[in-house]
Amino acid sequence: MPQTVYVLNGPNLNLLGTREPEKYGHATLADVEKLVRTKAESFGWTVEFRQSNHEGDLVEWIQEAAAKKAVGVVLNPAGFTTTSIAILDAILAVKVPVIETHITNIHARESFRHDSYVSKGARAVICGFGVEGYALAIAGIAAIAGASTTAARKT
Ligand code: CA2
Repeated sequence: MPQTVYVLNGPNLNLLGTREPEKYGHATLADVEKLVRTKAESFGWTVEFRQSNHEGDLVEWIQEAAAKKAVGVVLNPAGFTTTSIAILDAILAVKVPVIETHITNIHARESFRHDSYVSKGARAVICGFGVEGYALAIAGIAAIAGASTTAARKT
């Protein structure tokens, strides 16, 4: 059975590539999905890729990832980053490694974006690499899991 990585996207990320390209770039969320599927496949993993504008969905999906024994969760909590104790509590309640991922460098932006509740429970944090950060997060989960790439397994 292939392992699964969950990639969870918070509010307004459905707009990616259609607004504010100077901040978030031109890639759409569908492009991000393709990017992470390609990266995950290199480790032999399948992907659950989701986006929601509702905090409770993200809480339930983190719980689901743990219940289904996912190899890891890539989470861009977007606007819930600095407000959601509920998402932090969900992360703290599970053993699955959660990699908090932001497209932009939140520390180089407005001060209200700096203090992440999610970071207090995340296994690691990636920000400022654009959408490539999602692929880096998948590679980070592979490093945590000790996975080798499909290519490496063939050699
Ligand atoms: O840099 C990131 O990935 C953020 O998580 C994006 C959030 C922002 O609140 C965080 O501080 C940093 C905003 C997501 C909204 O996404 C949009 C994408 C395109 C156009 C408009 C919004």
